[in-house]
Amino acid sequence: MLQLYIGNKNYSSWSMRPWVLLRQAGIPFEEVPVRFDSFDASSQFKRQLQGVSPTGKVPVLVDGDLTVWDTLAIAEYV
Ligand SMILES: N[C@@H](CCC(=O)N[C@@H](CS)C(=O)NCC(=O)O)C(=O)O
Repeated sequence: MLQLYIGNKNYSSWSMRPWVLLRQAGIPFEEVPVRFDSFDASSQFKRQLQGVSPTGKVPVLVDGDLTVWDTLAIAEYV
């Protein structure tokens, strides 16, 4: 199953966009919330994304071995 790592939908419109797209298209996915504490290298936010995305940003789509970490790229991929 696709996994979509996203931040708070109120504060991260970047996160909201692929979430809406997947829902609207009826594509099943698991939503993985990443809490915004801070963007410092030692933050929980960055630690949760470590090993998931090289950019350390949300949204991130994980499809098995493939990781897509940019909103427009996610849109094109799905
Ligand atoms: N170009 C990226 C931008 C994503 C982005 O900037 N996300 C913000 C949250 S809305 C983020 O994760 N920022 C963390 C940081 O700047 O370290 C995309 O389109 O997905």
